[in-house]
Amino acid sequence: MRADADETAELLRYVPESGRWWLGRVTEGTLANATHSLLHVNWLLIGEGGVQGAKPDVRFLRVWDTDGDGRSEVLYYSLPDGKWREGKLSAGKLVWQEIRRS
Ligand SMILES: [Ca+2]
Repeated sequence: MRADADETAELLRYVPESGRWWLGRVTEGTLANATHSLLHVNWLLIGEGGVQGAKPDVRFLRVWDTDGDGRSEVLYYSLPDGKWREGKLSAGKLVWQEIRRS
């Protein structure tokens, strides 16, 4: 997952029960006296209510860089209405818009 512009690794987590989206940023750290470095994940809440109020079926979610700018988008195919929606991170929140076919 690469939703932001900086270089830390990121994880995307969607919790169907709550409809919440979390973006995890991975940082490396060490504990005192530790021989191994540790990876720590900071989870940020980036969206609530699934996709525009609907709880998406996770089988129809994909993460993809659709516009080639090096930052990932979340794609969702909504079976009930046959529409694709794209979620893009903007100011720390996932913003959804319908993808129109030409
Ligand atoms: Ca992109």
